[in-house]
Amino acid sequence: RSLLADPPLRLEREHAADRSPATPPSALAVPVTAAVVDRTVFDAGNTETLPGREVRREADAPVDDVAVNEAFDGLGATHALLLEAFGRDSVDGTGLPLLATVHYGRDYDNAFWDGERMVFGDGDGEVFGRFTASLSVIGHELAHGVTQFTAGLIYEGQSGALNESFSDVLGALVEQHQLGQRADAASWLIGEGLFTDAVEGRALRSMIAPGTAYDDDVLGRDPQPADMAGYVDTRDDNGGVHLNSGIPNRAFALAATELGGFAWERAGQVWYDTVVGLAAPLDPRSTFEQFAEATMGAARARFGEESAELSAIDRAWRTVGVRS
Ligand code: ASN
Ligand code: ZN
Repeated sequence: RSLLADPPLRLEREHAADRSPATPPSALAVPVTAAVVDRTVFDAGNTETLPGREVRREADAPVDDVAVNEAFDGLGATHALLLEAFGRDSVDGTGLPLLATVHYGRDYDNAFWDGERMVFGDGDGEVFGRFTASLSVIGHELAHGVTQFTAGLIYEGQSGALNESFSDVLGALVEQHQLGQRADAASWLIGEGLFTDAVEGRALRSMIAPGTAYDDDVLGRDPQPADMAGYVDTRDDNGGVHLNSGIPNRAFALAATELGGFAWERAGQVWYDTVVGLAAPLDPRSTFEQFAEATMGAARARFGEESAELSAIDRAWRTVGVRS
């Protein structure tokens, strides 16, 4: 699949509007359909059977289950970011219905994208509460779908850490977009509100200061590195994908806060363009260095050679030791 065959919806709309009514229909005339969100939430009933029982469809009013409503609203907020900030119609770019399953497993301490849907555990109640409580986590899981349909970054080593990092980027952006929050006012935390009060910690990860999200007797200290000097060589976790993602996460947060304004408009747009391959296809096995190069190519294409965006992004990659 060609990445360039996946243009932002905004462009399709402009083309459609530009076309005079006299223009005869052709193979190039893309039918413009209204981008409407289509969400369905299922309940796994504390089993590991997917998808579970359908409990809320798009037209339904809120139900008497906070996890269901949070998942539903989080799908909506993620859809809104993709459409309003990037002109993307859902996860696949062509209106894919969004599916989520809540109450997965028993005391299940995670959330994941299974290739077709988002799945949320309730947490064990001791360290973690329910995983739908964090909008950045919902955005994170759906972003795995976006990556799957676009760059297809291989979930291992550096490309895996980039896959993880892009999910954190979109997760943070969904939250900031929902709150109408500017980059310099954002927490840059992923998974705020997931820990119980028993845990000494703010969130799962900090994008602006990786390694500082928690420091707890049971969990230990947040192990994320903040730069290449701390790069973790391990075979666990697909080569430390949830650890080394701290490095590109910080590069993004540094660039976004230096640029100011709404993060999705400048740094976020560049990262999005990079992953969807707008200017040039991204290698699914990209290293950090290759990805950094690609973000600079995307910044150049969108904002220009002399742009503040290009220089902020270059500086950020240097600060984290990816470029020298
Ligand atoms: N929550 C984790 C993630 O989305 C689950 C996993 O895939 N390891 O990265
Ligand atoms: Zn992830």
